[in-house]
Amino acid sequence: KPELFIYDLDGILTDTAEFHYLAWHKLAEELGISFDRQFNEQLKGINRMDSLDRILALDPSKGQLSTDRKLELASQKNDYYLTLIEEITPAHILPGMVDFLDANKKTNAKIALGSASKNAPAILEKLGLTSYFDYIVDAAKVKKGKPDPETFTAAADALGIDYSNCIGIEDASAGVEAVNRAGMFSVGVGDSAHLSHADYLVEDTLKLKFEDVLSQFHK
Ligand code: B16
Ligand code: MG
Repeated sequence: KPELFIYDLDGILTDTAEFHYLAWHKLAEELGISFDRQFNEQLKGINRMDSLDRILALDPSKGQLSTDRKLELASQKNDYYLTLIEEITPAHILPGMVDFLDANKKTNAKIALGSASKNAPAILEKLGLTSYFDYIVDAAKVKKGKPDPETFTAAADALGIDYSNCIGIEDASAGVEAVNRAGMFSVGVGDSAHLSHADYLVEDTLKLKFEDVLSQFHK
């Protein structure tokens, strides 16, 4: 039986990807760099500074920016993002996820959040989901972001649970890779084109059923 479920935030509990996209898009536009939704797929699950590096790499003619300038740009993007997420309410929880969390809560398995977002605690509050969680990984303390396994192993370590008894639920390719590299069971939510490396894959959160995940765990 699994002892810990580690949930990703963006793409699993709520869809903040669109807000991240709009905020990065505005920043990139000001820099004269254009990118589209297709490229945005590569930013999913990737932390703020790594996302900025990927966007800047789209236009090598801009040259190398100083660390200070990059921090300034990242903070500018975050200001745009914070304005956009002000309107988040419990109505923004992805379909089926309250049922899933309720089912998880009825078992002895613990519940953790493994998000790359430094804004994750504030978003959980706005969604009204904070009380479900036994542990929230502090994205600011994670040295290596997804696809490195650290985000997931940090949650298991904090709760003293063997990695092989953990399940990680992810919508991003980098996230599923991180769960797999942690030696945990990976549940992917999304397209098989991006997530074929997941141990168990469903199309969307509505198709994600707690009983199904339990029966697939290390089958
Ligand atoms: P912040 P997740 C990730 O959340 C997003 O998918 C990614 O697009 C974002 O850049 C990252 O959080 C960092 O977010 O700028 O708010 O610290 O999918 O790991 O829950
Ligand atoms: Mg995600």
